[in-house]
Amino acid sequence: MIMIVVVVVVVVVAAWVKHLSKERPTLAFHASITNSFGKGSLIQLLRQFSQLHKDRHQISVGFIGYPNTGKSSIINTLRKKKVCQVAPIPGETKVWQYITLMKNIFLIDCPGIVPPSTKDTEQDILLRGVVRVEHVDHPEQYIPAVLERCQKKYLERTYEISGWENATEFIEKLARKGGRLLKGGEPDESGVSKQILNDFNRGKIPWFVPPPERDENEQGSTKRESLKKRKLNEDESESKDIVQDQPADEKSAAVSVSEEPATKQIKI
Ligand SMILES: Nc1nc2c(ncn2[C@@H]2O[C@H](COP(=O)(O)OP(=O)(O)OP(=O)(O)O)[C@@H](O)[C@H]2O)c(=O)[nH]1
Ligand SMILES: [Mg+2]
Repeated sequence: MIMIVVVVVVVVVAAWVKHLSKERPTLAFHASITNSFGKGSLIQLLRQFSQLHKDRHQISVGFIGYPNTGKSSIINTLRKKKVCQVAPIPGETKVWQYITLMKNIFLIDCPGIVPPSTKDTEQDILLRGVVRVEHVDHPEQYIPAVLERCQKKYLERTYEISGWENATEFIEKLARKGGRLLKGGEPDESGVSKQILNDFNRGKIPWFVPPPERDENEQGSTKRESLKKRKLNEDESESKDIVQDQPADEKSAAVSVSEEPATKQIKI
């Protein structure tokens, strides 16, 4: 069973890397001080970049991305120790911090940014984990979207409940199971919904988003792609413990390599 889980994670991650590589150089990375993935490739890339710019005194690498997407965690992984504060809460990093990786490479831990977008709805932003759930009004309005994204069997396994027909029943069953009732025995819909949203954003409920299908003008897309997609779905339905790791969803942290020397340095 563990093999199937690993295969599904690898297939989905590989598909995302392929998709994103069309626009930008992309690496898969798992942040962890003791059990990382992709660290060697990223360090090699940074070394190559600094070799290319030998004339420069130093290079500074900025980490740009939505809040809560693992920017600070990448730096801790590269440094193999906790040099930046991390938390499953958006907005943990509040000021720029310069960290020495090697004598001529500096890393800049930056606060997250939410770029203005006319397309993104409040729901899109919330389900990317980039806003604090406690600040959300009527959190129960977003639970139908969570139920759409997650397979029922994973919800049943995570919460040990079953038999709901809609979001309201789901919230109510969860409230009764956990004894989260208001005066008069009414379920605490708001409190339970906030818990579900936090669980969703922190990877407690397994789910993932596959990359968009290939562009139509690319060759050989139709048959091979639909076979691959079907395989993904089959693997997914067979898997019992899929994606305990943070899902590959729409949110992303990018590494931006700047040639400008850093003006301020905090050596750790
Ligand atoms: N499973 C998993 N969790 C990760 C990974 N990278 C980061 N996290 C978790 O994601 C959460 C946010 O990580 P941070 O490094 O604080 O994210 P950030 O982008 O610096 O967040 P802000 O400072 O708020 O902008 C933490 O709970 C991390 O443990 C990863 O590769 N895998
Ligand atoms: Mg941070």
